[in-house]
Amino acid sequence: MSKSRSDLSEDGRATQAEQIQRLESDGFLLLSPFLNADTVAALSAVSRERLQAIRAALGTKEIGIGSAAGYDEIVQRSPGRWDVPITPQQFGMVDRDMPWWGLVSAILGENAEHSFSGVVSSDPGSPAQHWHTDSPHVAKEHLPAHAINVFVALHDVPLAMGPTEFARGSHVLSNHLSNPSLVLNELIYQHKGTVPETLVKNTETKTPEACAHSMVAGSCLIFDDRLLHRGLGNQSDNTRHVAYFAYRRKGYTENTHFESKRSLFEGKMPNI
Ligand SMILES: O=C(O)CCC(=O)C(=O)O
Repeated sequence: MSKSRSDLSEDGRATQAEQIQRLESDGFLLLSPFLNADTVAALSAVSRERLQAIRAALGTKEIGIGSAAGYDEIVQRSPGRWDVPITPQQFGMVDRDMPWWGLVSAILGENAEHSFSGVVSSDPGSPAQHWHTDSPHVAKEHLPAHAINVFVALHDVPLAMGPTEFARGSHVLSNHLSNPSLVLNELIYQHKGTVPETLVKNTETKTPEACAHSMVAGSCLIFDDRLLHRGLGNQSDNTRHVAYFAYRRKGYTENTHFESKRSLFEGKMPNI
């Protein structure tokens, strides 16, 4: 596919200041490729092993869509799209040593905290998600990001395999505190009526452009938590695996991401 403005760093031209500027204006940044093959292989091996063990433990137990209907160990984010939390320790890494830490800490502060990490795997044939944001704005005025996500492609992800799609610049438009026509629960929980047009309804502002990029293994998508995004459908014959690492500004404690109140293991800690 053709290159877009967000691919600026591919040839190493972008400085950190330019990357931050891009994140502030577009809400996302594609760094491609970013992780070396050994690191990708290590993240991929842990992700696949953990997913397999947790899916086996889930078996035929009932599970709905969304974190409140899931388990501590697995959430079905949308039909056939599985989120399995994995800590940096379980991944075998120190996240402050990861190559994105400089950028993340420049935005969120040196005392930024790891909030979540894991793998999101979409089964062949799984549909596109509804557009959503990952957390709400915290003030009426537009503040710097309070949380940043890093998605890592664990293998090549062509468009047919359903990479993440973003509405460029929508983090500036998704503020339910300054725009009373926005319904918070319809932004942060997937709702079929929420589309990029929703954010600019009855205004003169242009609809934010939908952007999806194929990714090579080891590419990282870094984005503001308030950006409207969705995982696209997987039309391929293989499962799509993307590892994620999420960070928050110190003191930001809101959590709409993992709301489950039950474990697959009911207090018995499995050896996985
Ligand atoms: O699977 C993806 O690409 C995105 C997943 C996502 O945004 C979510 O489940 O909240």
